[in-house]
Amino acid sequence: MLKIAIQKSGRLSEKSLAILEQAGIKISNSDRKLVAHASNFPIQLLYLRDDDIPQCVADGVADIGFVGENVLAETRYPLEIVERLGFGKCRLSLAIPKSIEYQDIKWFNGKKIATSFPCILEDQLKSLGVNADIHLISGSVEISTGIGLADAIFDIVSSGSTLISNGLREVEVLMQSEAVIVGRKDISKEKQEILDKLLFRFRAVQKGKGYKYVMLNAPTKSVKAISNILPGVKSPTVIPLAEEGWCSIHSAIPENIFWEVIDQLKEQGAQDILVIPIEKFIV
Ligand code: PRT
Ligand code: ZN
Repeated sequence: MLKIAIQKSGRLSEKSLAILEQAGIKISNSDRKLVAHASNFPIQLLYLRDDDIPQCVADGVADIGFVGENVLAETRYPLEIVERLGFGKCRLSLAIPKSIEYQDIKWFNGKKIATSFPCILEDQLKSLGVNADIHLISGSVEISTGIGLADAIFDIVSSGSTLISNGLREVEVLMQSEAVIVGRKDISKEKQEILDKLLFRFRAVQKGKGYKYVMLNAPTKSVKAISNILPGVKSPTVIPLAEEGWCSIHSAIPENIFWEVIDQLKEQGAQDILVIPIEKFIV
């Protein structure tokens, strides 16, 4: 049995449960009591506050945890990042009142900075050679400068609209973060085998998200040119159509170059292009 700690309720909860579901895992009690089991996979879920997840994994209460990289860095537990999950992306930035003129990081020397992430800020300022006064505040960091509590703030930024609506300007990004799976080095062979199976499924789901399945019709004379354009996995599938001189071509296209490839395919005479999402991609 592999014990997995996930956030009980917050920004990472739904997506953490969603990747388990996409990996075919059925959680028997989804009303989020403290503990839940999967009916078809040897895992147990522990629903916790995100701040408690690194410690639970470090202490062995859970074997792995799904948590923001920022929370891992802040709690300073010596855990390993087992997998990056690609959601919960954000940055941790220094921001100052927008009316203040700013040249560079030296501005922060001797200034008071409010934050809920004092350890990350301390480490970052140290490596930048800045000596500032760090003021720990547990919530609503963005109002600190407005009420005279601090000269600047260090906080999570996603769209940046919270900063703007509080009259602040993001001047330095000190860390990038996303949700990750954290674990210990010393888990048993039996648990490692379950974890490997789980990661195999997650990776198939993640890889599928990065591709689109494409089916198109093209003149037989264009098959070679089109096959050269389609990155495919090995090579595209080519099936003759009932109509003489035409073929159907099937392939998987990486999402990041999708539209460029489609433009090139059209130039080579591709028609009736169908695009289908890929649920899982196992190579
Ligand atoms: O209750 P619990 O302790 O479990 O949760 P929490 O309230 O501490 O954390 P939660 O659920 O808010 O966030 C969980 C994790 O999501 C964080 O640790 C980050 O890793 C990640 N994440 C991603 C974010 C954001 N994006 C985010 N935008 N966490 C917080 N924010 C907040 C930020 O604090 C600020 O107030 O959103 C505001 C900024 O957003 P923008 O879009 O206006 O810039
Ligand atoms: Zn928290």
